[in-house]
Amino acid sequence: MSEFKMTTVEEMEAATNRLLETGAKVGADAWQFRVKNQTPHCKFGEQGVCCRICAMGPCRITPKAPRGICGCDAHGIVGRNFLKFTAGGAATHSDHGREICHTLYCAAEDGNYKVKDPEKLLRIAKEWGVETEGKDIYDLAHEMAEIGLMEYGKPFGYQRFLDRMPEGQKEKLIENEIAPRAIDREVSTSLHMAHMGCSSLPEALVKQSLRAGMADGWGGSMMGTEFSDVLFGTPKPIDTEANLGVMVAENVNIVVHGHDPSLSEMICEYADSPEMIAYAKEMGAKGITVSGVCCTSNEVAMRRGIPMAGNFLQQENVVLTGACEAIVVDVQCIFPALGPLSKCFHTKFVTTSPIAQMPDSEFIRFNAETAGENAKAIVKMAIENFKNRKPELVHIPDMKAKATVGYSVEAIVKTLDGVTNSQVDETGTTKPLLECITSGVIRGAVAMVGCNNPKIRPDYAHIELMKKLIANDIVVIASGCSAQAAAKAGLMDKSAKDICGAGLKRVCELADIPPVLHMGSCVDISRMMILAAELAKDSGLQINQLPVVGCAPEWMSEKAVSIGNYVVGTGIDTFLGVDPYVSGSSEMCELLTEGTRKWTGAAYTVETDIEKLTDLMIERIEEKRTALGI
Ligand code: CUV
Ligand code: SF4
Repeated sequence: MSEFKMTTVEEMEAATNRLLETGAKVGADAWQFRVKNQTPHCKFGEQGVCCRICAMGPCRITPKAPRGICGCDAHGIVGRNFLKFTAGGAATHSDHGREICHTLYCAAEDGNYKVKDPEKLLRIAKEWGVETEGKDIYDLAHEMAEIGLMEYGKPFGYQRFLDRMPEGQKEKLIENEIAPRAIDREVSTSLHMAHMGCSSLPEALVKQSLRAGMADGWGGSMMGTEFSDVLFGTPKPIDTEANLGVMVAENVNIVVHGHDPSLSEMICEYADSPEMIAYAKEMGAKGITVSGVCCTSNEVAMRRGIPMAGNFLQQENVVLTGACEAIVVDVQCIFPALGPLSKCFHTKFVTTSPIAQMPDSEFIRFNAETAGENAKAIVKMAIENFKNRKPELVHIPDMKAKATVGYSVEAIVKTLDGVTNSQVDETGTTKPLLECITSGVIRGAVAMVGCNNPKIRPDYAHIELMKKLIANDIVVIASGCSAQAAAKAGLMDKSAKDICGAGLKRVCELADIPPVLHMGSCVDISRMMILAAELAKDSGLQINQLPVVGCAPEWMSEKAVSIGNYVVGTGIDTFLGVDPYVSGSSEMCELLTEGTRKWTGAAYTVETDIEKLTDLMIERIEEKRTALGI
């Protein structure tokens, strides 16, 4: 009989409340209180009708003042804001990808960074038409890194990875001027278009938003993912655990937070070294536990099985345990609140990137060339901080769930190969998965992605949605903080098959997979795009014909909007649970929820009622099936 028991949101909230009690003892602030101070939010900002891109303003649109001083209307203002929001996200993801290219460029046989997956490097080199014959793998790595870096600024042509698209989609994007050129160019063009006195035509602004998003998803993010695999290994299924209970009271706890695996990989490496473990023991600890928050956590969980302490809105909780010796961050999604908060405890808040510098942190600049030394210094600092703990403040919630993670496209293809009765495909295609979908054993797939946002009860939307989807035989692929929500709840435990519909349950049993597959970090949403493209190619369909949709129910960052734009640009309908500040323009709403369809084959649905959002997704999947006659 079923032994499976989920961790509920109520239980997680109780754990958080207990931690906030610790916080109260030391006068700590927390997002729960700051939200109250910021509520209600500014209405103009919420609707996207505030413009401050020139110094004649700021202008805000009201029924009495329908135009800004320059004469721009609500549609133009909302459109420009949406484009700038997207450009911020595309720049951020892509710059992360660029860092990875630089790390690849520094890879050396005897260096800090090595090529862990040479086959993958060779595969991409062939794809890019780079000669590999007789070349030293590191020479090839450097050559590929350089070509990758050129993708950011090349004067002509489109992103190389667009050739991975099934026939039809790329052409459609080129025709509509949505196919991304150089990555930096798309970001710059976006800012140019959104400058005072440039575009105020919603169509043009939405098209450029899609193009900037595509430069992220099929450019910067995809290179980030692919070259991370080359450097650190392509993820394979691996067991791990999730939630704050992964921290160990007797150990030195180092928490990695941010996005770039170049840092977290190195920290894991050193924390695991006999020298450091011995040092920790000398300092009175039993050992060293590295755990993670946000996407860098996903990166090291997928490749090393490093446990996930939590997702975005749990980052303060990590410090509130009183048992965190160091929270080590690189870039993105890091609360500046960690500075003052860590001062209430013994925790060292270590920033490492010139991109993300914050008050009340210790800055240890992390470089590819000196990564080993930097990581060692950080691990040592954490160990030496163990003695400064205040025992009366230590409380780690006894709460964690088992999870199997590491489902790269390569791993999914391999794992599902044995599922159907058809012959095992030698070349490794998505055909077995397609067969499951065509036969209706699995009705479709939902890509669950994105953050937490206090506007939504944290993790509740992610978890409720996923529960309902898998009960309806819809397989879920997840990334980012959505994946961590699933893992904490137990939905990445293989025994979660017990709460699936009969079809999906059978597939989970046969393939020995959980019903929610962890595909990685946010840049790894590019993996989902590759999977969709492969499914389309192997089935001879267009991507937008597949019974597949994307969903970000609790998103918050600019990156998430960039992602939304490339998911829609790829031809996948995207469902949002939070409005992207566009409600102030009927034209923008129409374009995003319907108008983009004629350019890319897909559009957005925004629905803040989670119950309805789920039903809409299931409906859309069934519509796609009906249209295919399956
Ligand atoms: Ni990059 S972007 S909160 S960590 S998913 Fe998590 Fe994911 Fe959003 Fe940030
Ligand atoms: Fe106002 Fe126009 Fe300047 Fe925006 S660009 S602040 S709407 S005058």
